[in-house]
Amino acid sequence: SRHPTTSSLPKRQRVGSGKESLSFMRRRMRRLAAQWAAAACRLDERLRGQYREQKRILVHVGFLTEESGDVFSPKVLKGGPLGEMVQWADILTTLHVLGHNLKISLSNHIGVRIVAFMLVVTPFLCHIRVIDTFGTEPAYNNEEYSTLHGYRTNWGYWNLNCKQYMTMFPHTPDNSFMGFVTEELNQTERFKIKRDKVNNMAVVYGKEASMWKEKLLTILHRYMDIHGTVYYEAQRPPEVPAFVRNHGLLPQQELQQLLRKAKLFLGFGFPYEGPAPLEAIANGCVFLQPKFSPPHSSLNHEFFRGKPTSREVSSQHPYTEQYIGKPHVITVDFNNSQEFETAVQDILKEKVNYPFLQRPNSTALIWAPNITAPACWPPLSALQLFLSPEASSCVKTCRDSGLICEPAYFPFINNMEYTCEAVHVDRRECFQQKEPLLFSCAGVSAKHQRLCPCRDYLHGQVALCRDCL
Ligand code: U2F
Repeated sequence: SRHPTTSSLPKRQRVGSGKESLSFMRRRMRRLAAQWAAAACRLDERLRGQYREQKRILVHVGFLTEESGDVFSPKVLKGGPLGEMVQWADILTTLHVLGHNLKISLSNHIGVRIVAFMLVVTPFLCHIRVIDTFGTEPAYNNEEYSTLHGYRTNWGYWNLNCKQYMTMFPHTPDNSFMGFVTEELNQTERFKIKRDKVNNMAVVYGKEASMWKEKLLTILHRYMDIHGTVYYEAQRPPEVPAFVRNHGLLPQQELQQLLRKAKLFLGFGFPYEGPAPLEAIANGCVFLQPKFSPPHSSLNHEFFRGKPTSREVSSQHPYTEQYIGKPHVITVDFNNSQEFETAVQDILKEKVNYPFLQRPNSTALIWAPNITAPACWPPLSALQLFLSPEASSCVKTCRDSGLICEPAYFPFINNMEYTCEAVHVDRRECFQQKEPLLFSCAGVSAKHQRLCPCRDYLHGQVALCRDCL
C-alpha cells in the first residue's frame, strides 16, 4: 500500500502484534483453498507447454509508513475495513498458486527501507508494484506536475508508470486492475441458493451503526426482515433499531451464509467501493445503494480528500452501478423516500439470478511484458481514435462509445501525424504531451478536447481486446 511521504521520524515497531489481520487473511486462504486448487488445475491445462518464468517476488504486506505498524489489526475484529485484507490475501495466494518464489515481509522497518532504496535506484523502479485500492491518477503521480498544479498529496508523487499501481476495481485504465476473488458457484450451489432464498430478508451493509439511516430502515421494515452485522461490545450494544436482527461482526463464512438466504443487500453510502456488494451479488442478492448527486470526490468529500485521484464517485459503489447495473444493482436517490420505497417493491418482485463480473487476467498482469517499456501490446490494430467533448475525460469518451481508453497507445498518437493529444477549445490550437508520465485516461480539462486512444474489449475481460488473444 502507499505511504504518506510526510511520515515522521522512523520508529521501530513490531508489525502484527495483534495478528488479527494475519488470521483474517489465513482464514480466507484456507476457506478458499479447494477453489484455488481447482482454478490452478484449469489454468495448468490451458497454459500447458507455455514457458513462464518463475519470478522472485518480495511482498511487503502493510502500509509503507514507518510509524503505522500493523494498522490493520486493531480494527479487524471491531468493524474496521477488511477490504484491504481481502486484497492482500488474494494477491499472496495468486502469486503462490502461479508458482512464483515469494518472500513476505511484515516488517515495516525493512519494507519501507527496501522500497525507499528501489525508488531512488532507477533500474529497480520498474520492478515495484503498489497495491493502491482507490488508484492514483497521472497528475498526482508526477512530482513536477503535482507540485506546480496543486496535485501533491501525502500519498507520494513517485514518478512511477501509473500501471504500477494496482487497484481494487477498474477505476481508470491508467492503473492496473488487480481486483480480488469472489467465489464462483456451481450449478448445484446456485440451485440450492435459489431454493432457499427468503424473499423478504434484507442484510444491511455496514459494520458500524453510524453508517445506518434509520428513516429508510423504517420504510424497509414494512416489507422485509432486516439483518445486520454491526460490531458491538457486550456492555454497549450498537444503536440499531430494535426491529433489526444484529448478528455482530461475522466471520466471512457466516456472512456468506447470511447473504445466500437474503434477497436484498442494502448500502447507505459508506463504506465506499468495498468487496461485500460483489459477494452479495454473487450470492444472488440485489444490491440497493444511494446515488451521489453531486458525486463525491477528493474535492468535496472528507474520505477522499488527499487521495491521489480526482475521480467522481457517483454512488456508493460505481463499479457495480456501471458494470453490473439492473436487475442486480439498483442505484437511487435515498433523499427521495418514494423512490427508495418503489425500489424495494421492485426488488421483492425480482427473481434471483447471477451476473457476469469483470475478471482481471492474472497471468497477463504478472507475466506482462515490462510495463514501463514502450508499449507493443495490445496491438495497434485495435486503436480507435475519438475527439472528446470539452471537459470530458478519455475514460468517459471511450466508455460512451462502448470502448475502453488504452493508455499504451498514447505515445503513438501523440505526434503530428495524428496531430496532438488535446485541442484547445477556443483557439483551436493543438497540444502535444511532452512528459510521457502525464499521458492520462482520467485527466479532464475544461479548456481542452482530448484526443482519446480507445479500443474494444472482451466482455468481462477489459484487459483484452477482441483480436489480441
Ligand atoms: C471497504 O472496506 P470494508 O472492509 O469496509 O469493505 P466491506 O465490503 O464491508 O467488507 C470487506 C470484507 O469483510 C467481510 C466481507 C468482505 O469480504 O466478506 N466481512 C466479514 O467478514 N464479516 C462481516 O460481518 C462483514 C464483512 C474497502 F474495501 C476499503 O478499501 C475502504 O478503505 C473502505 C472504506 O471505504 O471500504
